[in-house]
Amino acid sequence: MKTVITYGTFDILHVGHVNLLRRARALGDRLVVGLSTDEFNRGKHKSSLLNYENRKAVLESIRYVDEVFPERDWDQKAGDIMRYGADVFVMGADWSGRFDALSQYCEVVYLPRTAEISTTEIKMSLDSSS
Ligand code: C2G
Repeated sequence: MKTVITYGTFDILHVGHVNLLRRARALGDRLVVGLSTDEFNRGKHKSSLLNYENRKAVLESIRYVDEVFPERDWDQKAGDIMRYGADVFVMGADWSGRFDALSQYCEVVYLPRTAEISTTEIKMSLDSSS
């Protein structure tokens, strides 16, 4: 059983997130996702429109996702990797290099981002149309 692990806010789920999740899942037999809590988002200076429970329910409905757990701080990844026995850690390329230290625990893979879409852009177009 090859386990893949990734993290994110996944607010207002869109094709960029789905492309990441699909490619991450394809690297193993199961995908577990650390979902940023609302509190952790505040620490990331990101406010999500949808709260944790809402984002979690949406993420759990995605066929590529096997389990969702809370991401509460920057330092929990090594413990999560060991707890889940993760073989591969995946993030979008906007994080390239930032998590290389995790290569002592598992393979670290950065995947190209999906161009032309982001939750920020969606929020901005919502604001401008209101
Ligand atoms: N993503 C992507 N293409 C996009 C938008 C997002 O590939 N157009 C990827 C990001 O690179 C990330 C994942 O989708 O790997 C989730 O993106 P966010 O919800 O924005 O997560 P982020 O704020 O980057 O949080 O500890 C790590 C952080 O929790 C990551």
